[in-house]
Amino acid sequence: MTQLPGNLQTIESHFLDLQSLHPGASGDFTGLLNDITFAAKIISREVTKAGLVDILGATEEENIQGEVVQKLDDYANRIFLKCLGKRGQVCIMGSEEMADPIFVPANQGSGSYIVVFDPLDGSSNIDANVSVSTIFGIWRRHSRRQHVCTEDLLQPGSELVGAGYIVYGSSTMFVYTAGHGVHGFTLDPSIGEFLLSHENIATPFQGGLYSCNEAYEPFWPGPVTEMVHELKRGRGPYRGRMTSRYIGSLVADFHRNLLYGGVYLYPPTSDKPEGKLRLMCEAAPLAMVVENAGGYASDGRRSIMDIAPTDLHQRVPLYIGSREDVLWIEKKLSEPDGSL
Ligand code: P6P
Repeated sequence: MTQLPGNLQTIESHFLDLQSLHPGASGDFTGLLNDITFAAKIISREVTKAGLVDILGATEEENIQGEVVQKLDDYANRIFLKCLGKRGQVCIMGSEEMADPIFVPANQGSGSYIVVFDPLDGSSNIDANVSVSTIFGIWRRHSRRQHVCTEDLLQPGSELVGAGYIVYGSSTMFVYTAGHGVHGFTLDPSIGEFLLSHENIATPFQGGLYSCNEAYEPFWPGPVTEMVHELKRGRGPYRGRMTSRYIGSLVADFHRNLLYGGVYLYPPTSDKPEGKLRLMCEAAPLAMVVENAGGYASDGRRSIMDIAPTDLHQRVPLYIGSREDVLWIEKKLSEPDGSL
């Protein structure tokens, strides 16, 4: 007798359950989440077979960040643009790979949603088969002006209505929140479905893992160096022995710490005083996820969710993960001699 699988809930079914919590919903948000899911399946297929076809390596172009665009980066970006723009739910798309956002003309749909995404984060690791990921954040349009503009786009994380990521690792996982818990789905490639595998993810309030690139220590502000030294000596909230884990792929590090407990740190440095990570397409969406799982995200002084962006590609320092650990970091960096 063939064993019935434990859980049979697909991600599409979960989206419909979510929609049922909002009587009178138009179905546009559900449709948008399904479009993101479809794009994720296509990207997963290409990432999984990247070693088998000539899609590895870099293109000749550079992106807005001045980074050489990996072929898969470019491919993932084009897939997202193609999948998200086709049914009129979206009025603005912003991508880490594109200098300017795409404003969907009013005659192509009166979309209510704004989607900002990093189509393939961690792509410098692609050729070494290290996990890479897609990160997305969804905001609602507030203005009713005929044509959308930058003012509609630049909203803080506190205004997010949905956020999540797809991590293309040993398996492909889709993790998202829409304010009703954080839920993880694992792709079964044999049936092409994301199945519910991690319902109501709750991150430990403190953890023994810390993730940062310690090669930059000579370039950190003094208070950051002192805080990391205290963390390593076990003087943070976690009472056990700390362990360093750093993959160099944001979501791979974030996802592990979300499940096991711990913090990811990307402090400012003398050459990157605003840090490296982008507020709208990386920090804010992950901040919504971690807060809905009981964690916290800070720029060292305040919640990431409270930062009002002034530019689509604005960078921020990022301390994210277990709530007590990140609050302790924020307190250490905000002490009088903690001026950065
Ligand atoms: P560094 C990848 O380029 C990325 O944006 C994140 O995925 C990752 O956590 C970070 O940068 C790694 O940066 O400076 O340690 O190589």
